[in-house]
Amino acid sequence: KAQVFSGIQPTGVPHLGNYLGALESWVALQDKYSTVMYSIVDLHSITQPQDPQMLRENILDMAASLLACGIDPTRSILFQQSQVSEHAELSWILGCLTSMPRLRHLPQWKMKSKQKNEGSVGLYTYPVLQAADILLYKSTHVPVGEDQIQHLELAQDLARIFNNQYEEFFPEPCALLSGTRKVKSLRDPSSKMSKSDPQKLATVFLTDTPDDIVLKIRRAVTDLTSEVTYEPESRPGVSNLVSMHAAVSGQSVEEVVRLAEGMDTGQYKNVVAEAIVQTLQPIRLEIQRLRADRGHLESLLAKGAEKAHSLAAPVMTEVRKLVGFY
Ligand code: AQP
Repeated sequence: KAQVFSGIQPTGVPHLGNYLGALESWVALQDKYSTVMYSIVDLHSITQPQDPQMLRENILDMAASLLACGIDPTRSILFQQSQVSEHAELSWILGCLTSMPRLRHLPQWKMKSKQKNEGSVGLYTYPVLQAADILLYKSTHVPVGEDQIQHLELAQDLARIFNNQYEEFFPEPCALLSGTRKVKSLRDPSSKMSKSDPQKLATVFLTDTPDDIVLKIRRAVTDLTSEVTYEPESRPGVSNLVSMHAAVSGQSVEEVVRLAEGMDTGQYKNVVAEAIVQTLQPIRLEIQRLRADRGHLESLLAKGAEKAHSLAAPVMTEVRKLVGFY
């Protein structure tokens, strides 16, 4: 039976990269699959230091953002990861099947432990928890951005390892890649756009006003060539603008480049900013509306957790039996 699962960290308001790389396709999948689960993965978020009050706010803000993008709690199970304790339990069991070197080269660890010069055990085993999130519901399809492919491969490996060690139990989940490539930081097009980027102008958030968006796009790092072309290797800055523009306007990269013929990058930035504003404006207004009623968001998440738990509990009972816990 097809089962979709994906998650997002409550580390701040989602950005255009999260939206184009993941959330837009999450919404569309609700029409295609009967069981669709989206988790606000707060256990993952504490792999980096979080202020408790801020985390609480971010969880509810993330719920508001997902609803505003079009996640419909009558068609998806929207829930907070830590409210279903089986995620942590399965993660421990899968961690015992994972070798240390297998985790060392995965992108999250490489990127974030380098930034800090060290990293916690939680950050190191983050992809194991991610595998547990997916396998706990026997998920078959996982919509992810390009940056998460290697993490999904670990989930596939762990399904195989578990099945070999015990018995055929977990399906091997496959990736559902969104059409959009990785959205890059506006300040440093060699790295990805990120919620927790400390540079204020690097990230377009779903809650940015039209003025914020215009400012950020105008200041986006490009290069000394004024022509608009799509050459991600040699011209990552302007290519990032082209790729965002194509994604928000539903056009191909070639169409967008043709449209920009005769414009210099300065003029083109105004066009890109306008296209992004058009897409994000209704979402921003809806987030504002939903954020105002925290009680409603809390009760939605509680109902989602109940539904998720009812699916997770029987799977964990089987897993405990297979492992030999009586
Ligand atoms: N820049 C991006 N381009 C395309 N897709 C992206 N995703 C994240 N950044 C980009 C996709 O968004 C989904 C949710 O990601 P996440 O919040 O769980 O974790 P992340 O990848 O670590 O996202 P951030 O924004 O970079 O958060 P922080 O700064 O907290 O680490 C995933 O499907 C991801 O592929």
